[in-house]
Amino acid sequence: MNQPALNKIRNIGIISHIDAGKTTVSERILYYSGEIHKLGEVHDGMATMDWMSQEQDRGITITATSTTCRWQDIWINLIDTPGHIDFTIEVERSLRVLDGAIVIFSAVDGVQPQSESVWHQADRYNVPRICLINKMDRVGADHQAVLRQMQERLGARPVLMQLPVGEEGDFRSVIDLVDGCELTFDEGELGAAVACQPITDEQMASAAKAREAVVEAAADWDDELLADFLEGKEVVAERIRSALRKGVLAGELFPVFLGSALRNKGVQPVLDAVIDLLPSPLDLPPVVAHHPESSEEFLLTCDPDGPLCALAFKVLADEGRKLTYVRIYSGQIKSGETLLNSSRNIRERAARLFRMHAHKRERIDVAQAGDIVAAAGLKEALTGDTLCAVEQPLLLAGLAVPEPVVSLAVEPKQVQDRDKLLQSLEKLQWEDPTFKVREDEDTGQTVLTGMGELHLEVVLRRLIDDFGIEVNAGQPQVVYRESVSTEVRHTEVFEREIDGKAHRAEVTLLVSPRARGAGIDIIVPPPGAEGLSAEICQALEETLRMAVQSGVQLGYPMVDLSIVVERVPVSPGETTAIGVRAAAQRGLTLAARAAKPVLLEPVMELEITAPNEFSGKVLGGLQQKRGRVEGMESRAVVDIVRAYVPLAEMFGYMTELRSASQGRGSFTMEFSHYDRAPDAVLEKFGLK
Ligand SMILES: Nc1nc2c(ncn2[C@@H]2O[C@H](COP(=O)(O)OP(=O)(O)OP(=O)(O)O)[C@@H](O)[C@H]2O)c(=O)[nH]1
Ligand SMILES: [Mg+2]
Repeated sequence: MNQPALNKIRNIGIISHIDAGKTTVSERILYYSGEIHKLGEVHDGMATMDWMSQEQDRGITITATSTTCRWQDIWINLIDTPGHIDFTIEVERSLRVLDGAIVIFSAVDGVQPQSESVWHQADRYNVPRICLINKMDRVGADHQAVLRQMQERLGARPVLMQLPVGEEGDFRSVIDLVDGCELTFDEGELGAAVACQPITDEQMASAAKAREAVVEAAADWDDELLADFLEGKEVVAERIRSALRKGVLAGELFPVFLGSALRNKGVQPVLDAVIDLLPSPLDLPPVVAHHPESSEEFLLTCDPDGPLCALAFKVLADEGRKLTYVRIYSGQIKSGETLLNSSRNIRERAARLFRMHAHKRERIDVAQAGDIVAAAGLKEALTGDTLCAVEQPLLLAGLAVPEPVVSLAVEPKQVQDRDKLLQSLEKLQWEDPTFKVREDEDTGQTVLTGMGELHLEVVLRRLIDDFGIEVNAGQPQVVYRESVSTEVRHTEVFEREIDGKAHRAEVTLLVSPRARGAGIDIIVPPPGAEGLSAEICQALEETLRMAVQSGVQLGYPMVDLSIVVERVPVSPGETTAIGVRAAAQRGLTLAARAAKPVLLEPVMELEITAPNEFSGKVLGGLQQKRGRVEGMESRAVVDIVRAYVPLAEMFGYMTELRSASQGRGSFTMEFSHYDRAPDAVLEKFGLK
């Protein structure tokens, strides 16, 4: 296969809370589409998309895996993403480049906090979605509850497309409300054979009522259909689907399907819906790109003959070499071609191009707009970089990278591994923008920073598995943030002779606090203002951006403050960029020190599920951890507690919860916000 027609492509991701069944569904998709010939299960460590040895051992997905398969006459580029919040960048980068998504919910656990997070990530990139309520075979499965939660917690308008036949362990098949038939999945063939059976009179009554709701939703997107519906005329299936499609593409409707992937039921109708209801690259609005220098705006349609514009969204260090996944928005890439990496303003060669099938590759010569492929040979490109034609520079928006909150100091067990360690860590950083490495100037230690304990554990295992390096690691630590609590204006003068040349500069800064979560705002006068050269303005901006990376109390990154450069009087011949840099840097330090600096700690949002009899212990434990319980919900035999707890208190919580609940409790946690660290924490650091 080389170049599918654009309307025959779907670029689709599977997203959800951890363990909802994304990889199990992906495995069925690959099997039913003939891409693989044997079904592998996650719990046996055999799923195709979980190819990394750690994924197989841990039974979870860690890295988003991209594959291509064919359903009917459509090519589907499919990305299976991880659900664990520590790997949220994988969801972010996938949603950045995907055209549509399948959101999976567990019929038992419903809309969980991480389901909300991925839902909002998809909102941010306007990704149309269809949904699958999976695990319909499990005790306690309640798809109606999930539909209600979708409305209440996600503010979404779900459209139930099917009714279940049989409950929990007896869940057998589904009634397709649009076609009005029962879809059965032949168990002898691992569900591969789907049959469409007429429905019984008994099923008819409930199906007719439920179908009405589907038609009603469709009617909002097709006036003629609405008229027929109001007149009580029969509305044909094709018409319903094409109206629903409009609602889905507009991000207003979310058709919901039912299934049990593990029991091989309900996957093919979702694949049909990917084709019928989710967009092809041609259905998307034009992509906005800018000229890197003039900022002139270009609207790019998905045209293979247009100017090349592609986004690198994932980099794999594959046996030491980079493999770069790209989404092409316009134009085409030929293998061997030299491209412009406009994010770094350098030229790079896409030596070879591949279509990816999980971890296997198929070499191709050309890749064109609308497609997702991988390129070997790009030496510098990192996640979020734009690739374009050398003669036509274009720049796309990158992607939002969350800030890592946990750090860990490491040193190699063998001293001679030191250089190799640093090189290997660099390769791991290529892959993962949420993983950072720095040298601690005071201790000389190598400090790894990541999204959570699991994230860093995975990195340490990869050092052994992929690079053969064993390290000694310290205890995980919280990455705090620093800010200011009052406004301060400060004028700093720098005057010194360096290498026989006099440098002088005066910089007046106004530093003020911003609301929590508002980030950093640095305002530098535009070049030309009061005689400021572009060089000096750039020096100011760069210096201040660097300086906020390291706060004035403990050296943690500063957040939520604004820095306005109010005055930089220029005396020709005296005011130099070096002088301005020095004055701005010292000026910021002194201003921030005077502006009553504060230490902020990350607070996590927690959802704990434990059998009712252990709730008392769970709540008691939270109280000792400075936790704030937000709510508690009882479902059958378990209680679900939602709470906010500072991350500093959460290390090792898994073990604690297990022992408080005889191994039966579980929890998920994700970053919520930063809060002022209490006195006890300040005392620990000698700040009080
Ligand atoms: N009973 C039941 N179990 C299921 C079903 N689908 C998946 N599972 C099981 O649920 C567990 C998690 O499935 P995965 O497919 O790994 O879930 P995931 O969403 O890919 O998980 P992450 O990638 O870690 O976020 C596995 O043990 C599956 O066998 C289902 O329909 N019914
Ligand atoms: Mg998975």
